Amino acid sequence: MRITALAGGIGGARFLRGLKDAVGPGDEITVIGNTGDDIHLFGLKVCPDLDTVMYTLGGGIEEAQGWGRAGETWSVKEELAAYGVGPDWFGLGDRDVATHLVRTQMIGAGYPLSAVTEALCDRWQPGVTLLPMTDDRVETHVVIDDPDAPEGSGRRKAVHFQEYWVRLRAAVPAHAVLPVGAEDSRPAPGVLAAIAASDVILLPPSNPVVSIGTILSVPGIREAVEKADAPVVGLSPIVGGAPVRGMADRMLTAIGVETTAAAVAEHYGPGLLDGWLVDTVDADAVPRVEAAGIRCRAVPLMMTDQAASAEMARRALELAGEVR
Ligand code: GDP
Ligand code: FO1
Ligand code: CA
Repeated sequence: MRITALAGGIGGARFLRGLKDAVGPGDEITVIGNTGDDIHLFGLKVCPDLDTVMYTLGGGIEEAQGWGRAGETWSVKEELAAYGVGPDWFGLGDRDVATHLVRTQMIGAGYPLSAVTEALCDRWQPGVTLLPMTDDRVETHVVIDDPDAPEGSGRRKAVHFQEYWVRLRAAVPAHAVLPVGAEDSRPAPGVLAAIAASDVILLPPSNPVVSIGTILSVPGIREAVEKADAPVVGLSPIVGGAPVRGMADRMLTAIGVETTAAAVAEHYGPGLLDGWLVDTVDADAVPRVEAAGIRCRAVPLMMTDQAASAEMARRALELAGEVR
């Protein structure tokens, strides 16, 4: 079976680790990773979501935190602080920095991000084919009230997604989420072919706006998923009316979608989704999702450990079998 999944960082990576346990040795998993979170810092190209997937599946992740390297040290960060060179709100660990150095060097030598990602995965052996959504530069920006504007001016400004998420902790309202550069971007090599050749397409419980939404904003990807023969099944990142982790509610509000499992399914829509899994606490959402033309089941969706993630993946594949 050929499975293609669209994935952000932590939610996507933990689900994929379970998916690997749930499938057999003959099954192939292709992951299309979000690169809208990418940021250039200190001359380095950092790809948080690709790295989170690569480290998680390759056994190098800092498990409790969910991003960055296990056994990390912070000498580079301390030295930068001693120089007074920022930004100081985004922490690049010493081990992690090596990944960004290799990536940046290869990009400087002319390799596209997809080739660089393949080279990095030679080391990590994630057990999936990890493709960036695009080789082109796409950066998600978030529109907020300009804190430096005169009171009542209504002036707004766009900040990089990482500044909104990490520095501001999504504590100020977001008015819009913009995947800057997306409209001129093209799917990376292999992306459209993987979607077209899939037997099943999965949307893990990743952020529907800044992870899955950004991947779908690359021209051609949404269309390819919609017209693929394979059933498309998603898992809700919203449980009991709130994100399980992170501030996805802020992003949903910015695009006018309520923070419920049913509303996220309706947002993706029956044109994209054939099946949707909600958590058992959201069982009352099932009729509403089905009324929207999407087959829906309520199953446990908390990735408390790898066995729980694997069971979620089995349920997703089961639902894909039903809607095929
Ligand atoms: P990020 O890029 O690191 O933010 O990760 P993703 O976009 O892949 O996933 C983020 C989403 O994962 C958040 O909206 C969380 O609600 C969701 N998430 C995290 N852990 C769980 C879990 O155990 N169960 C479910 N259903 N969703 C989860
Ligand atoms: N998240 C933080 O909250 N603070 C950080 O300093 C931080 C650094 C960082 C470095 C590399 C990396 O791959 C990820 C990092 N993250 C950090 C996580 C990440 O930027 C965000 O959680 C996701 O992009 C949100 O989707
Ligand atoms: Ca992310």
